[in-house]
Parts: sequence; C-alpha cells; structure tokens
Amino acid sequence: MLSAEKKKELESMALKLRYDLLEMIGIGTAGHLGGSSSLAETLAVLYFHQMHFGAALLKDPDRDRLVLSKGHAALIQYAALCEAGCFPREELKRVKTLDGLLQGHPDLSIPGIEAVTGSLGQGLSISLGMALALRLDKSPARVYTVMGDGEQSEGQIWEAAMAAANFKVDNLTAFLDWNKVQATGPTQDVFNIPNLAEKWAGFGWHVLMADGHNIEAIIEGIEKAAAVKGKPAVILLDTIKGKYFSFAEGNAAYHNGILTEEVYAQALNDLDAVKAWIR
Ligand SMILES: Cc1ncc(C[n+]2csc(CCOP(=O)(O)OP(=O)(O)O)c2C)c(N)n1
Repeated sequence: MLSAEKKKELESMALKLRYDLLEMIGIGTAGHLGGSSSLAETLAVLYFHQMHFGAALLKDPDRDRLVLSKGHAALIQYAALCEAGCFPREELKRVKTLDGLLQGHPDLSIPGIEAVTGSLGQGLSISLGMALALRLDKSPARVYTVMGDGEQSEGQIWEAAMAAANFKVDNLTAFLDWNKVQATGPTQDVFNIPNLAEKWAGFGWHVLMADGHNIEAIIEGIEKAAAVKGKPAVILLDTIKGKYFSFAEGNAAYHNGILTEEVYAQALNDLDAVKAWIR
C-alpha cells in the first residue's frame, strides 16, 4: 500500500508540474493547458514512482520508456523531465523559442524524450515496436504510451492495437487520457467513438479504468496492468481537461488558448488553493 507520505509527495509533484506548465505557457502566448493538466497526476506517478527512470539512466537499455502519443501535451512532460533533472530549469523559460531546447512537440534532442510525436495516432505503433524489441532483448523494461480520447479517431491506433494483441505483447501499458474534450469541443460532438472500453476489449486488450486524478487509483491500475500476461493492457483514465484551473476545466477554449494577465493570475490562485489543500 502507498504510504500517506508518498501519496502526498506525488500529489505535490503533480502540483509542481502544473506550476511549471503555467510558467512555460506564460502570458499572451498560446499553450496546451487543458490536455497537459489532465495528465499531471499520471506523469507524476510514472516518472516519480513507477518507472525505472532518472536523469542518470537515460542511456540504460533497461530503462522504462514513456511515449507521449498526444504530443501536443509536451509541456507537462517537459515539466516532469525538468523536475527529474534531465535538463536545467532555465530551459523552461526558453520553451518554444527558436534557439530553445524545448519545442512545441517532443523531439529526440530533448533528454528523456523517447519518440518524436505530435502527429496524432503514431505513438502506440512506436511503442509497440519498442516493446517487441525489448522483449527480443529479454529486457525487464516496460513501455508506457499516453493517448488522447480525441486521438482515438486515428486509424493507425487500431492497427497497432490489433498487432499488439496478435503478438501477445504484455510489456506495454497504454493510457487513454479520457478527458472528454478535444481541440474544438466535446469529443462526442466532434468525432464520437462510443463504447471505448468495449472497443479496446474487442481488439484483444485487457481494459482497466482509473480516476486519473487519484494517485492511488493510477498506481493500482498500473500494477494491475503489469500483472496481465499474454496481452497488452490499456487504462482508461477518467480525467478532466484543464483540471484545477477553474476557467479551463472541461473548456475546449483552453485546449491551446492564450492566457491573459487576468486569467494567468486566476490560474496561480487556483493552484495556490490546491497547495493549501495538499498540506
Ligand atoms: C494527425 C493529426 N491531426 C490533427 C492534429 C491537430 N490536433 C492537435 S491536438 C488535437 C485534439 C486532440 O484531442 P485529444 O486526443 O482528446 O487530446 P487532449 O484533449 O487530451 O489534449 C488535434 C485534432 C494533430 N496534431 N495530428
């Protein structure tokens, strides 16, 4: 069981990631606040609890891999990599500038990034290739992939899903950040994909559900997924787009919206309120 201390540590890390996210987005420029903040707890758990990962392990062949298939949420991954010491903090200030290390989507030049993503639908195929190669190498490493619910309309995902089941890949865990809103509105209005859980099960995957903002539930899901043998597992994360930002929760306008000075101040207030609650 997770100790109360560790739980608090991971909740605090998720909050730190959201502060970093806000710092990177800044005032007056566009940034993917919504789909990044829905992932804060999951990335905190993966990078700071679950994965065999660390700044000193980036070349370890047995490191666990995380592929952010919904690459537009890169800023929250950059926050985690920065907190893990993969690159200096100053890089957060230079994000999305031409001479900065951190670009708008994940790139292999960034320490800790395992795959170039951003064109939706490709991360699961890349992860499957990694998982098969690790299995050939008899590595204990696992591959984690994070997809979006809007992203589920990409056909390539379902090719990879069939292939992973066919090859009985069980060192791969996929997450579906089921925040129910995509770029331009509610996912069910933009491109409805009903019965997601049944679809994944039909494609031969073990399907799990977890509250994606609950540290213990995420860990339980990951542990259950790792225990499944002979087939891949997917965890449907019940999340809220823009979680903890009062103006952004469930609001497609902050998928990649600009933060005005006033909204930025509100965002800081919202996070300060969470800080008080974690203590
Ligand atoms: C192949 C492709 N088509 C379109 C886009 C533009 N795009 C970027 S984010 C996005 C919406 C993704 O929605 P979802 O997967 O639900 O992400 P989240 O809401 O979790 O951020 C779209 C359509 C893209 N990046 N790649």
